[in-house]
Amino acid sequence: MTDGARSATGTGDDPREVATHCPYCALQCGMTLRAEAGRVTVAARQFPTNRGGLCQKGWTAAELLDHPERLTTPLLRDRPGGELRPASWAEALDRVVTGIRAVQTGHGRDAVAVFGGGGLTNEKAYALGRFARVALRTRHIDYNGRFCMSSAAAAGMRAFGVDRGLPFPLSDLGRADTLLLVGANPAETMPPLVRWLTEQRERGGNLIVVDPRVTATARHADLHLQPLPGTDLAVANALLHVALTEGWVDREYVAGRTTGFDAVRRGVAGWWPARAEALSGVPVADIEATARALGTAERAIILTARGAEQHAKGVDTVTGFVNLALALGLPGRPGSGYGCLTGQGNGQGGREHGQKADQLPGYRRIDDPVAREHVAGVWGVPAEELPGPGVPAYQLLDSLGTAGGPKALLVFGSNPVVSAPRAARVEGRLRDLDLLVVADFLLSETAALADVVLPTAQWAEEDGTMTNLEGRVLRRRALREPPPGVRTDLAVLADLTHQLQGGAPSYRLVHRKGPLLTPKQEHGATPEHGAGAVDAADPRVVFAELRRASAGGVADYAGVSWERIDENDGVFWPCPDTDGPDTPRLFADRFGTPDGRARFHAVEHRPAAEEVCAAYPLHFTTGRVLAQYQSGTQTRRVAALRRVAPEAFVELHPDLAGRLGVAEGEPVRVVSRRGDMVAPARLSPGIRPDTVFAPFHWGGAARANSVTNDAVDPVSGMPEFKICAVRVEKVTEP
Ligand SMILES: Nc1nc2c(c(=O)[nH]1)N[C@H]1C(S)=C(S)[C@@H](COP(=O)(O)OP(=O)(O)OC[C@H]3O[C@@H](n4cnc5c(=O)[nH]c(N)nc54)[C@H](O)[C@@H]3O)O[C@H]1N2
Ligand SMILES: Nc1nc2c(c(=O)[nH]1)N[C@H]1C(S)=C(S)[C@@H](COP(=O)(O)OP(=O)(O)OC[C@H]3O[C@@H](n4cnc5c(=O)[nH]c(N)nc54)[C@H](O)[C@@H]3O)O[C@H]1N2
Ligand code: SF4
Ligand SMILES: [Mo]
Repeated sequence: MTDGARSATGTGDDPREVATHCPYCALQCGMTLRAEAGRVTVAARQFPTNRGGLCQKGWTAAELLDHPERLTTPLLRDRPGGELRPASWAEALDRVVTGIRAVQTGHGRDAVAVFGGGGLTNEKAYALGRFARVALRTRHIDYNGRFCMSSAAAAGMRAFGVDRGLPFPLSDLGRADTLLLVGANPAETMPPLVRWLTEQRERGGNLIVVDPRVTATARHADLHLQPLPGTDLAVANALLHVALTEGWVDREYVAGRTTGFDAVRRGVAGWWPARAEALSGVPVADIEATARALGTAERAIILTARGAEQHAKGVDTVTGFVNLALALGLPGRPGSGYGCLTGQGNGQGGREHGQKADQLPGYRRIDDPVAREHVAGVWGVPAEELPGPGVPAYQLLDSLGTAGGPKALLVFGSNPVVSAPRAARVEGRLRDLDLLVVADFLLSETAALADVVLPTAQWAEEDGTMTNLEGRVLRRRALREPPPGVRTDLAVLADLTHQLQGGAPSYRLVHRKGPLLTPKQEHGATPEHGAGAVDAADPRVVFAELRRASAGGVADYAGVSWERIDENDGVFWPCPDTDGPDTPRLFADRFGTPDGRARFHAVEHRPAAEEVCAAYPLHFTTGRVLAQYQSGTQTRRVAALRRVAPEAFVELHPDLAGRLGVAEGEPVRVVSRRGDMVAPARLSPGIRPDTVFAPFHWGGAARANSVTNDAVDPVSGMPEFKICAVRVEKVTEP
């Protein structure tokens, strides 16, 4: 399939149409881009995940390609507090290289840090990790996926030995008899996915949603559990308690395919539904009905997303639901299982190829001597030269510019000034750096603080691969060249590597002319190069190396080629052999642990890091709205999306609003121990009266992350975005 792909990137003719995927979320909806009459248009494309659907963000994604605020020249700040001014690439890169050298000479290699993103292609994520370890030789690299996937990833690794968000294709959702969604609002965060929920319900399936708010998703549900934020683990343990007492536990599966159940059984013995009700507010009858729907279903699926995961106990909460799934014998059984809904476009691939502080490509551990030896061999460096593990994202950001912390930071694909917890503090840390370098195509709030801003290509201007929420590796295809003055992230990394290695590069930059891929490159496997030069800026070359680096790892891409992706609607990892099969469904016979058995872990509910008190009596939780994406750098600049979601808001119950004397649309201030935000009140009977909600897509006075808590999960490093204690005040001054 992938209709249009050949005509677009294969001929070397002026490309007019290309089959690619949306730049935003992990659903990676199929779309066709056309260049006509000087503008780029988007058409929905049939792909197995979106089946021809797109959300508003996808439909309008091309508007940013020729946006008046697009960056097309590097920007430099000559002195702290001065203005950013346009500069040449030579001057900008020289400033970066000189700055890195000065910092590393004065403070050591680890004084330079790198921050990546889950929106980067596999090729870029891989190249960024290699750049940090080989060119900078720093241990400090981490990425925004720490704010997103890390708790589910850690729980999946410890239970299954593999972390692939969905271990089965999305289409399995449509056939589940019972589907439990915990802290997920796909009707706003992945709208085309709702088609699978509709199909599931039309087949007579049962949809149960766990969310403190009546969301667009909860309105589709047969049963909606509305817990207090941060109490999902109590509910999970009570569900397993009921399954045990009712005899719904699959004893044969537990005995044959798992270890560690006894401790979990003892642990949940005390979790009577009434005890969970007292903590969460979810009625006993609803807990029992949920347990019954799961325990008696032929095919049942449990999914978690950020509502359950973004807590200082996120790993244990996910583990609670994994325990439940294992006890019911779901993982690996056809049409059943546990999964997590990955968020960012390449949230899955982004966590497999080495931008995480403790990882090397192929989901290898950086402290594993065998893994180090293998990857160092691919990179052509001695294994002992590879740095060790760094620290998780928030710890890294919070150490910037402090004594002993990094003095320089390079950011590729994140906007932490808006998206990091306790953002005012993070903003201060960024200001304390000797050198902040940001690669972006728009002037994000973080780029606005930088000493050097590097204008990079957008999704329609680069080739590469993305791995969607199903673990399906897809092709991103370029429609056109980047505009004059703009370079790809890969070209920037190759250039910096070249200059940092001062004449002895292991990777050489070949400046490319003409079409992005020659016909031979598109149809054959080997790219053309000048005498022995390796074009480190060519995504195809990078992908070939990624395949070798990942070979034998958990996330093995060795058998994935761009041609194979084109021919098959994507390729599911692991795929170790070019001639062998890929893996749409994991765990049919064994898990990824050494003995092939899944592991139970006994987990106990504990309170949120910050509890309510007289001064801060309300629970604050955060999340997303359909028409804005993440820190909003991109979607706040799209006119059609701005019309739908022009500004932040604070969602609160009418009873609470009444007590505060606040009417719909009036500004309110949400205050925590760390800071405050101001936004208009949105009254909704669908939210618990003890809880307020705000989306996090805006900066400035409406920044939700001025309020959030920076407590993190001890295992994953995931910040507690989904609960802290606040008070809400009516804003009286104008
Ligand atoms: N429109 C849009 N779509 C997106 C994104 C975006 O920014 N905008 N981002 C993408 C990314 S990176 C991600 S990670 C995904 C996130 O996708 P989701 O996880 O679906 O999104 P969120 O809105 O963060 O959180 C989901 C729900 O969790 C609920 N919640 C809050 N606290 C709790 C709690 O303690 N327990 C439970 N059970 N629920 C709770 C919130 O009310 C919210 O409705 O979306 C992706 N898709
Ligand atoms: N309060 C609260 N905070 C949250 C969350 C929450 O639910 N509540 N969710 C968290 C989650 S799940 C996530 S994923 C994070 C996301 O938050 P961020 O990490 O800030 O993610 P984005 O807003 O997508 O930032 C991407 C930036 O990189 C740029 N960019 C996009 N693609 C590329 C590329 O290919 N190359 C380069 N060089 N730049 C690119 C964009 O223009 C944008 O400025 O936010 C987290 N923060
Ligand atoms: S659901 Fe996600 S991938 Fe699909 S169009 Fe919307 S933002 Fe893009
Ligand atoms: Mo995310």
